[in-house]
Amino acid sequence: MSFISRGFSGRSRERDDRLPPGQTLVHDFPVLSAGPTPDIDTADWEFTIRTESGVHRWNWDEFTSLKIDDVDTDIHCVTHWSKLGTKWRGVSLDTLFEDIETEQDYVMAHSYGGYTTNVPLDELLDGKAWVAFEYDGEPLDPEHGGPARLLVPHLYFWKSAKWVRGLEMMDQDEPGFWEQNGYHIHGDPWKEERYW
Ligand SMILES: Nc1nc2c(c(=O)[nH]1)N[C@H]1C(S)=C(S)[C@@H](COP(=O)(O)O)O[C@H]1N2
Ligand SMILES: [Mo]
Repeated sequence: MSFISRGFSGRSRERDDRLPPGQTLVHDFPVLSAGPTPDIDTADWEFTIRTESGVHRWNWDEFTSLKIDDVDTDIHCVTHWSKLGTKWRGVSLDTLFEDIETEQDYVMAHSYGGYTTNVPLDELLDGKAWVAFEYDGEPLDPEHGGPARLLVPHLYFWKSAKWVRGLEMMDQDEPGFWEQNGYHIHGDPWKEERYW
């Protein structure tokens, strides 16, 4: 029998060393979108990477025929929720950049619907980012970015552009949508790079 009081709530707020500072665990999957959910048919979908030397293009069949990774990762939203052990399938940025040579070090991700977000290229390579098209064993729900979204789990989740349609290489870092509206240019949850 335990005489240790755990407080009126019965248990204290869940803590876990996978939880960055200022974050709270959720077990549902919140939807956060700045605009309406676009309706994108995979027959019309394409993904492009634009560099100083030209445009690389994949349609849905080409894209989903690339090497596919299973990803099990934690995600952290700047609005203070984190979700642990989320399961995705997608194509790593390493695979997408395999045959691409570029001197440009910065990326602007562009989405269907107009959303943008910026990430330095070296934060997308070496197993750090994917274009994901499955979540929890199912095709990615349109509300969560389907047919495909960027997944950059080591940065706050606003960097994981839903409905992603391409990456544009840039010489210099430039702010995307939320970054122009007060969110941090970089967005590391472990350093609490929330706003600037
Ligand atoms: N295209 C697009 N991508 C987006 C957003 C958006 O509004 N539009 N919101 C971002 C923010 S702020 C978060 S927290 C996550 C939310 O993803 P979810 O709705 O799947 O939880 O998507 C990010 N990607
Ligand atoms: Mo967010």
